Amino acid sequence: MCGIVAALAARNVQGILLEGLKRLEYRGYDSAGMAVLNAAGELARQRAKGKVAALEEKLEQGALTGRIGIAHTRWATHGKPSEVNAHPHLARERLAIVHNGIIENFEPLKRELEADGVVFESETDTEVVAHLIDRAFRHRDSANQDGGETGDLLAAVRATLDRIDGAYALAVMHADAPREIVGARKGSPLVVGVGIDENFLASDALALLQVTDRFIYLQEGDVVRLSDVNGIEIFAADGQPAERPVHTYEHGDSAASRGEYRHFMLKEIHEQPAVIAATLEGRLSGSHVLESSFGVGARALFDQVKQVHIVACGTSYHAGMVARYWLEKLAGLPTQVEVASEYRYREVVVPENTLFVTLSQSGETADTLAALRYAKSRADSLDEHGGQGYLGTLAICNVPGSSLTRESDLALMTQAGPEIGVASTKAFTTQLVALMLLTLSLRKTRGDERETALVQALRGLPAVLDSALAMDGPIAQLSEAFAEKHHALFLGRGTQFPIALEGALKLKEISYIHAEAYPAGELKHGPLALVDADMPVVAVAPNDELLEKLKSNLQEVRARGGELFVFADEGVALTAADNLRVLHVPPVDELLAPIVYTLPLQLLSYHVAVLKGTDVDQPRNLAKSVTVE
Ligand code: HGA
Repeated sequence: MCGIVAALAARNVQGILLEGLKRLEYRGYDSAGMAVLNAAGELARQRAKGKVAALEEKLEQGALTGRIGIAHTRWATHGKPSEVNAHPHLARERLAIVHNGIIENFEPLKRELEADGVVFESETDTEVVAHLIDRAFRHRDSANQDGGETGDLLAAVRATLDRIDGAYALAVMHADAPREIVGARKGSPLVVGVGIDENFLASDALALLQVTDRFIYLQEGDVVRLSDVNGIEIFAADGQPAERPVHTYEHGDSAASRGEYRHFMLKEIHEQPAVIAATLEGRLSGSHVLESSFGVGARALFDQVKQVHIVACGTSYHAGMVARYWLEKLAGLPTQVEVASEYRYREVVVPENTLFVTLSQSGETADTLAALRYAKSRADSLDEHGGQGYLGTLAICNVPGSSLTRESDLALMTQAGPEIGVASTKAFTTQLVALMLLTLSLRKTRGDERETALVQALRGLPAVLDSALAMDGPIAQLSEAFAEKHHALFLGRGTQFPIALEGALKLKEISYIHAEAYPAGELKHGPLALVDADMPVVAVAPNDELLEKLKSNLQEVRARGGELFVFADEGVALTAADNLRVLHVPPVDELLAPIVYTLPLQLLSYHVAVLKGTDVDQPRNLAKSVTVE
């Protein structure tokens, strides 16, 4: 995903910018670039397709020297990955801009600028913003000539922001405003790094930890000016000066460090509120999902979708199973979910207007990738059963630029950040959030009360997850009941059945306890025979429409002497008893409950594994990104 670094200092900034770009590499990108204002008052730029190392090589040939500069890693949305489309983009060689996000109305603005004589170098939406700001800067400049005032970059940026729709974080510098950088954010993150006699901007604090540990997290609609004269000035969306707190970064200087946590898995479980907020960032506008989140052409494609096929492996497959309930209930779309290793060897019949969706943390999962290629090949083979081939393909993935995203028509990136623990945690819950965004975007009725309520609930989700994490202590105690056991059973109904499956998978993966999950209604069709005092039974029981039925299933377990552990909404009337322990999970919109209920089950597996002394982060026989079949 795109990354921004900008620096205004009293020393040469090339090294700071380059190191910042390297620190953003984990997010994935396809090209990189940098521009600085040199001592002659000219903008000098280097860009390269591919890795930051390729840019570094160019900088070795032709160093950029200056005390003010901006840099970028690009993950293309508008225009192919290429040097000419890489940021920074320039206007008249006087203004330079880096931008994360999508300008939704760039086409009419581009036509307007072309009519005005502007010749565009790149295919990007970003270049439009460069020329708009430059034009506003010059007009202001000439209007003020008599008053002797020079161009006002801040005012020019503000005037331009009023004209653009979409999501952005940007940093701009102008050769005629030589000691200023202006930044702005709406829908994409931007932080100010506070230094000593030098200040910075970045899309992620991690990019600046080598120069500062003090950050201002800009708020939605904020515009910031860094300058020698006034330091850091922030203006809120209404244009008024705003005070924003300075935070000290407490987690140490490494994305790949466990920080205060004993294991990466625990750290990643605790990161979920933040990474879910990041996954929502830039994708919600008011009370609806921004269609541009899925890339150019998504709306036209989504409007034709009549059914959905989801293909994935392991934990991602469970996310797909939850999405089936959502897509059927909210969007009325028949949905099939299948593990990739089965799908790829099946004679798949594809009904007309089917959207093919793949889910993978790494985007390199071999079976999922093969399934995507197979799905695409089916487009050419209209079979004797009337299969039509897929309408389009969408990848939901955590690594931009990965094979899955490159080979799909559309991609929606989760923002889980690097996931080091082999057992997936935050990648799963961010996939669920992405799938809810997809479900809302596929509904034929948009902007109704249900969408408004769900968007509201999504915005509140990070706070609910924070409360769910507060269950850590009681769950650690509960885990003692599992440590000596050899088997466990997980039960759920509806959207919680896949969560029961995921809970069982986590326990298997890291504690090596054999665990099975069943839809609770299936209990008496077989697995009830296994239930005795040695078989702990975990049930996920939010307060939804299937609750009464689940309660009856739980009675069936208790009647056979089984030991029950129930994760339930506070409103669920279940009283703890001898063989029944109840843990309350914070309430949330029932459709989002699967996301919230995942956290206590992750914590349960984690604590059981710690008690058993297994290798939590690298369980035996398992690997992170499964790139072999
Ligand atoms: N739309 C811009 C920036 C893309 C971006 O933010 N990707 O994560 C471009 O295509 O260059």
